[in-house]
Amino acid sequence: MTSPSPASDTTTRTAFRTCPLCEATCGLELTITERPGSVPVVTRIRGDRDDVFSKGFICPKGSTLTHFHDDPDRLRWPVVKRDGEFVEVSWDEAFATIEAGLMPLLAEHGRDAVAVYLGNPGAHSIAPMLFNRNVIQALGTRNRFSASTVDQRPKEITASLMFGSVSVPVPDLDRTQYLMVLGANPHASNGSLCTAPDFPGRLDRLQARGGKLVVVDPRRSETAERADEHLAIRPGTDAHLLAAIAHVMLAEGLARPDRVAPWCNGLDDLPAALAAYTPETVARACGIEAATIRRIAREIATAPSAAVYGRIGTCTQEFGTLASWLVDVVNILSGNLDREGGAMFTKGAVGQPSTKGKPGTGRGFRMGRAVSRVGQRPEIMGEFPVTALPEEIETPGDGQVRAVVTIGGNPVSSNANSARLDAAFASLQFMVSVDPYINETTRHATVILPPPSPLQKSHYDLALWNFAVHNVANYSPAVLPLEVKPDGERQLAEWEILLRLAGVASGMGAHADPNAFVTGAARSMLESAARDEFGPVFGRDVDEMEAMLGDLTGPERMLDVMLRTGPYGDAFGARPDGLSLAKLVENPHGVDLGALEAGRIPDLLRTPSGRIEVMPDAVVGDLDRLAASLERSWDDSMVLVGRRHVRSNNSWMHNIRVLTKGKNRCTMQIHPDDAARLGLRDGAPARVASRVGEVVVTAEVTDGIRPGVVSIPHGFGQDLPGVRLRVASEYRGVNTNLLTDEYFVDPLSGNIALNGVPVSVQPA
Ligand SMILES: Nc1nc2c(c(=O)[nH]1)N[C@H]1C(S)=C(S)[C@@H](COP(=O)(O)OP(=O)(O)OC[C@H]3O[C@@H](n4cnc5c(=O)[nH]c(N)nc54)[C@H](O)[C@@H]3O)O[C@H]1N2
Ligand SMILES: Nc1nc2c(c(=O)[nH]1)N[C@H]1C(S)=C(S)[C@@H](COP(=O)(O)OP(=O)(O)OC[C@H]3O[C@@H](n4cnc5c(=O)[nH]c(N)nc54)[C@H](O)[C@@H]3O)O[C@H]1N2
Ligand code: SF4
Ligand SMILES: [Mo]
Repeated sequence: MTSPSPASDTTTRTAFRTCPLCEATCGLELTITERPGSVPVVTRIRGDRDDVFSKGFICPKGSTLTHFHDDPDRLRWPVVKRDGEFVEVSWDEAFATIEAGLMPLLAEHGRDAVAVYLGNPGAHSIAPMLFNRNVIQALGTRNRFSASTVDQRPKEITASLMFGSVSVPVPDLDRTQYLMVLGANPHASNGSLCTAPDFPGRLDRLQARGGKLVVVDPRRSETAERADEHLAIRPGTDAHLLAAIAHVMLAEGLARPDRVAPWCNGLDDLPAALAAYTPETVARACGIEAATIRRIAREIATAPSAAVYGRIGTCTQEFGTLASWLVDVVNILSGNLDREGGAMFTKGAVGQPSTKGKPGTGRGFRMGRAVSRVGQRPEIMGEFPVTALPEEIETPGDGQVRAVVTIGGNPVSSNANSARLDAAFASLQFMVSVDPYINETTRHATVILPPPSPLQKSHYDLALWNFAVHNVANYSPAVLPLEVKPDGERQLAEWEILLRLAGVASGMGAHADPNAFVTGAARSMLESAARDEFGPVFGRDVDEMEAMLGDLTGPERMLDVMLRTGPYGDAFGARPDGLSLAKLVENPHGVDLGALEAGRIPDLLRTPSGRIEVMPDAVVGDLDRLAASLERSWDDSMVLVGRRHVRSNNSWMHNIRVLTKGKNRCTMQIHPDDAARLGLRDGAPARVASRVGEVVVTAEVTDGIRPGVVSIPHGFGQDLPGVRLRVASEYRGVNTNLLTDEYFVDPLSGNIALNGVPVSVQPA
């Protein structure tokens, strides 16, 4: 829509776009002002009241996309490091530099000499979701890493083992009458592995309809503050607590897996496996009274509907895989898996593995098909844990990592033992980063290839709408055009950057045509869809379908195929009312595909047995470690946990002054009893030390944290030499990952335990 505005030749128009910053996927309404001869500017961002999912909700970050867009520190053009300084170059020169620097290195030392690290924003952006794999394949390295092993890998593993594909059940927030949240603070994070715009409002409505909210967190977080009950658990003991809850349900005859029972393997073995975990046995470890645990178990089992939901605090800890598994064990036992108001499965429009191939069976999930060179760490989902990255760079020998490609990641900030990783990156011979900023990590790069800002990108949440509490689809075209320099050089779209990088890495050279990749990839997707005898386009003529894609290029071409062959798709004309890209373009506020459906089991399962594997061998094998931990002293010696704030986003939004202004948010929270014992005052500096390092941070004395626990948020500490983040570098923050320990992990998943890290604290 375009309308003339009072100022003579200025026009304004409105555009709609999904916010790409966190997992909540809020709809934004953007006002764009245009004047002939000038670049259009976004003059206002507010919540899109007509968005089918977010209905107008946004958080303080959503309206700052213009600040990010206008940030003078944000790179628009590629830079190459010469004599220690970054200089702006043309795209051709940037890719030629990569070709000249990286390819000889790989020719001499083999493909494993380059490692690739994929970061979090890739999960929020269509081009990396689709084309990171081209870069990885072209590099041909087995040294693949991502932020997943400082995040959700345990949950991905348990979902894959139990259900056969990464089908993570999400709490049916809008209908449940009882919600137990462990290790998540949606009031700050707006939710994760549970896409729910206005998660806080949904919790309010749960309480308003008479439902109960229980929060399990060592801190009285903003979410815990508003809960009906808060259990201030000792960090790292969620598996103990959940095992005891399951135990009570089994021992007291409250378990009623009901409808899904016929589709479960191993249910009968659960009572014996969990026999040791009585509430009385785990109470000391968890720091929660046995009677409370017993009561909660009964409440969950007898509530009209109930869902247990665990997130970062249950994954990034010592028993992450067990805790992630037990969340779903409890959901099964309470009869709430795959049931309205319980823990349900999203049906994404782009065709998840659980909606492809023969319903109710599949090849299942394998891990450990390879091990890393130095630490012998098993591959999982095609990656090694980030724990293995520093040692692979440092350790000489055949297969040593000498070059790194990062795509939308800041591992030097986000991964454990940052100092070691920082030194490892500094020692690299070559490094490429696809990233808009010169930060802790990318300052080590040889070449930085900046993607355009979110306002210049089209968007579809390929990942997050597979974990949403409501089935939706929404496509947003780019709001602003790519910039063009006076000499005619144009910014590259992120997909063009990734595919040209893939072109270089595959030996096709710096000038390979990105579109050739896209056409080939879309065609092979059509071919496999036509081969799926259970899919909507089985046996169809691939040429005919390809012709229907017209001249779509880039991510749009791929997205159209995915939508049209997906569970709601138009099947290339066979279901005329179905989804296609064109249909989403006609619906800028999104398409509502309905509430989550109950009864997806057994069709959704992709296990070889066609059943839910309730007792996956690998996970059950880890129970010995849990049992052994019961013998620990579990005293109140200090451990470190993290936290998030709504005005911050991992490591990369601290350069936006409107978000960072105000009081210091990078403080160490500590209980008054601990503070008194240690001689710490509120606002005074504290020295925190762990096995790997130490930091000095401002103490915040608060009874909102459990004694024996301190909390420092991650993503701060941008004041390193060479970083070009002028606002962030001045912030009074420290990097908490100078304390977290790369060898303190959940061994089964390789996921780093960022929470529950032993530390000592004293006045500085
Ligand atoms: N504003 C904002 N939003 C974000 C992000 C951000 O940085 N800022 N990051 C995004 C990302 S990448 C993710 S993965 C999500 C994460 O989203 P959430 O999982 O909601 O993460 P947090 O808000 O950090 O809340 C985790 C809580 O776990 C608690 N905790 C720590 N250790 C334990 C433990 O051992 N057991 C239990 N039960 N609790 C524990 C912490 O005190 C904290 O309150 O948020 C996303 N959204
Ligand atoms: N102690 C502690 N550490 C943690 C956590 C914790 O709770 N506690 N949480 C962990 C979690 S859950 C996560 S997900 C990780 C995140 O770990 P990472 O993904 O490694 O780090 P981010 O801070 O998200 O940095 C994202 C990078 O992407 C760049 N970027 C931003 N937008 C784009 C884009 O559109 N395209 C491209 N190509 N690049 C872009 C940014 O400039 C930045 O360099 O951190 C983890 N680290
Ligand atoms: S909660 Fe905030 S950051 Fe997350 S999607 Fe919504 S507006 Fe964006
Ligand atoms: Mo994350």
